[in-house]
Amino acid sequence: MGFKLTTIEEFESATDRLLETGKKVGADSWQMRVKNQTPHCKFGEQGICCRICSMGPCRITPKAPRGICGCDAHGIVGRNFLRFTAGGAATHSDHGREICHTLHCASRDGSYHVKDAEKLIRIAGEWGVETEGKDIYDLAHEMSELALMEYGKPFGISRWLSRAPEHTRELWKKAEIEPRAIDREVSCAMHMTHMGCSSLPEALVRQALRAGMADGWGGSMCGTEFSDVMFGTPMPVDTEANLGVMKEDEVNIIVHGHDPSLSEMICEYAGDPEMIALAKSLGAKGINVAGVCCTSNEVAMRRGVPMAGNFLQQENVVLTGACEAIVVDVQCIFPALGPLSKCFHTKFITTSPIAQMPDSDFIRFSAESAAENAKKIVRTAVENYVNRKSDLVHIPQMKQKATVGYSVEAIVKTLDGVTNSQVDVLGTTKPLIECITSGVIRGAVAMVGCNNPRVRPDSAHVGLMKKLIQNDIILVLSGCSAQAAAKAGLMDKQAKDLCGAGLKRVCELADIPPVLHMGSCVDISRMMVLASELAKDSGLNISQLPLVGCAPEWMSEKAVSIGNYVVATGIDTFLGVAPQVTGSSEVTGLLTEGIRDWVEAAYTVETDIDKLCDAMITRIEEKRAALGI
Ligand code: BF8
Ligand code: SF4
Repeated sequence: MGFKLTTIEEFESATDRLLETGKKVGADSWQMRVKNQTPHCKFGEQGICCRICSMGPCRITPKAPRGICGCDAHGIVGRNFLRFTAGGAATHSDHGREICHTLHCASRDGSYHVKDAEKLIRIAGEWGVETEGKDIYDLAHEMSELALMEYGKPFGISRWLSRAPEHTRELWKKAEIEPRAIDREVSCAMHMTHMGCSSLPEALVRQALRAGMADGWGGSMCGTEFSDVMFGTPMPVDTEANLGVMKEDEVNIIVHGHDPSLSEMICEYAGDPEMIALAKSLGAKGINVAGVCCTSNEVAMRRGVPMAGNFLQQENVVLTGACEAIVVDVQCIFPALGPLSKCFHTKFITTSPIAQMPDSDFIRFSAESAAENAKKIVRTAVENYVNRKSDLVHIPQMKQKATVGYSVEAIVKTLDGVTNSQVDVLGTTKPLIECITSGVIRGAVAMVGCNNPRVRPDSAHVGLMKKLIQNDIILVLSGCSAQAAAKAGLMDKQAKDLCGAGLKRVCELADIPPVLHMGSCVDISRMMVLASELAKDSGLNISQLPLVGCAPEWMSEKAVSIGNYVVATGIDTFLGVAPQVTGSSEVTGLLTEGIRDWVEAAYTVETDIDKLCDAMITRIEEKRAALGI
């Protein structure tokens, strides 16, 4: 049978079938809740509702152009935007902090190990830490302490900034957006937005960029880099995606959330012979682990664990009736999973004090007692197999093959493979630059972010990707965008046939799919490193590269924090969902144009997806024209 993408219509009919089961058991769904919440509050949508003091809430209208304290729409919108960013920066960075803490727990005979010693030594070198003659675990502990200090150090700026090209660093310095201690930027954002502090849009937007920088060039980079040190730097690996990866005759454990400290341990113990024997004794053929959201990206990239789905598919996993446990840590977890799991036999297992929810079984997970906790979680899931109600089981037979695991290291290695060991380009991004300058590839799009019911789920991701690869534009992906691609089949190497002639040739030569999975949302820090390497290897500024960012279906605070650091790094960013800033022409003007004076890039917002695609292609071609290529 020939290769064929799975269509959005096919995704939807699978969902419809599952919603029928939901109806049978009296389950609620996001599709129903969206209807109840529509139309949305106009003040909230435009960002002109202020509730940061109890004289309010104040809402801006033509008749009431100022809040009680006298703040105008621009100040209110700017403060809301900064707080939104701070929420995202705190969230990603706290995830990074957990990883640093886990690294501190790593030991030769414990649950967590140093898998990529070379990478740890490389980072130590960047940070000026002596490595000669040091035991690798002593070095790991020393580095984890230094990394944890990045969150609260009293002086100086983020250590990671040294990875950026000099020109970019100069821009950051001049714009005063170099992040200091990570927590300080979040805290400063909260301070600035307290009643009676900043109401000047320029100051608020500047801090929004700085808080974003503390995420991408701070907390997220800690998360990515030290996860690689412990769990291995991703290299290309084959896996599968969509609900069809769940197995009717096995115990299905779904890991959902973000932190690989948990999901890695669940995978470990799901492969434990004792647990498998237990599963078999209860009539199951084995234990199947699959993922949802970014935790799925983490274990797919490093272990080839299949991806059950992305953000708006999380309820579907339970609706299959074949999910023994959905094990979550932090972020992007629907509280709806509590009541929904009660309609089935599914155990909804929360594990983090950061994300506690009603109707869940809380099994606290911590790095110090990881083995014991993980074993308990896996056992709970396995023992639940006998409670499955077979008449409710329906797993849509829908999945695609995907090759994932394109860390920067993996991309460089792949490029090395096609250059026939031409010494001067080995270990660099130069072969890719050559493809771009020669026009074989027109440029690159970094597509990231969520699903959002404001957009037909996955349709913008997949639609844009199809059109971009036809136009010889290569994609690097992360987060739920990457999962949309994998579900559709775009990460199958055979998807090269959907590309323009140039990109198709590159895919064949390098043996890659046309869309490259770079990981979870914290891994967008990888994209910042890649952009920096491309700039250094080409002698261009990042803003000159025919490279743009895109979040067509974004929804979270994290996504805004990401957008801010991507733009601040000099990469024009295209959004398919409007941020809640339209109530201020000044804030909107800064984000879509004004900040270009500081960082050589800005946002474009376009909710018509065809137009969004054209705008990206136009921008890429403009950048090429400016370079004379
Ligand atoms: O951090 S893409 S819905 S899962 S926020 Fe969440 Fe959005 Fe998915 Fe990962 Ni990112
Ligand atoms: Fe109203 Fe000003 Fe208080 Fe905001 S800070 S709620 S605008 S009085």
